[in-house]
Amino acid sequence: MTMMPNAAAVRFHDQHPPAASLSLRDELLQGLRASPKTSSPKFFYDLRGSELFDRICVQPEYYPTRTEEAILRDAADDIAHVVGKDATLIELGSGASRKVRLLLEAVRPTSYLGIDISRDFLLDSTRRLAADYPWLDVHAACADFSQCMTMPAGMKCEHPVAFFPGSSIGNFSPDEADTFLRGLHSLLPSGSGMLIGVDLIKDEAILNAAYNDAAGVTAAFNLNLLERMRHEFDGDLDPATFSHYAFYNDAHSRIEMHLVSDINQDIRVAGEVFHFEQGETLHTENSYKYSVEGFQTLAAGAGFESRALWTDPDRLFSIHYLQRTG
Ligand code: AVJ
Repeated sequence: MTMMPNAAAVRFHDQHPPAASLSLRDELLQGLRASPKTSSPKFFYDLRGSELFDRICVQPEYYPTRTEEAILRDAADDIAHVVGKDATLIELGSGASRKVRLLLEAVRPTSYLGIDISRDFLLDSTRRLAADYPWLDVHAACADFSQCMTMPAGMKCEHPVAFFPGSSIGNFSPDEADTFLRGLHSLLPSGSGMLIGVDLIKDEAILNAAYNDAAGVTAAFNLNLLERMRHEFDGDLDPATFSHYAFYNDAHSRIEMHLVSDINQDIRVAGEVFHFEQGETLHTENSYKYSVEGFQTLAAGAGFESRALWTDPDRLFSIHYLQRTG
């Protein structure tokens, strides 16, 4: 894989790491020191983690990606109609920039900004997008959008439309999602749009299967965090002494992912020792699920009014078009 950005095709804005926030290392250590131990899901997304996530998306049990893509495909013309002309699509956590392709021909935005924390993955994806859509002005910003959201300098943006697919909002708790949406509200001009994918509450068996695929890709994705600790954060630990654990927590309407220590042990990360009892977990992810009404209420509280809604026939997944009010 080539890592060199093609400066002619993609304008790259490196906003990483944001100066005001904790460094990634400090944030990781802070979570390991906490009780219970936690780690932000953003740590999954090194190059290998982003690749594994892409493979999760095509597992038969993982319904969100294919369901959302089917909705986008079916609703592309309707979406184009509510979004309107001359949009700048701003994708938060753009990953492979695959879903936006389903909209580009119908919506015909003037520009696209992909924001992602995984730098090489971002550059590679946006380069391919720019090559495939020569009429589109493509920008890439390497940033942690959960910490820092500023428009890159010199990018003109008449009708901003945030594109936040994949139910990534589910990684925030409802309180954090409210704070995040309020942050976007203050950043975006009145009338701006937001096209957001939100995974819906459903039969627990479907949810549990989606995060415990038979091929073990989600397990590998979760366990890759330990590899990343070893390689990037000077970790001394044996990933084989941990297991993947994911389940639906009904009381909180969320999938929880954990790494369970199979043994009593001390691990070392960035020079610091952390003790795990046998069975103790590192809580690596929450993935909140919403009802349509529950999400609309949350968005309205943060100043985003519902303008349109699309779901699949089985009501597994929802896509909302919201407009910034006030
Ligand atoms: C990218 C946060 C939407 O919660 O389903 C997939 C991440 N984790 N399998 C999700 C994920 C395990 C995904 N999001």
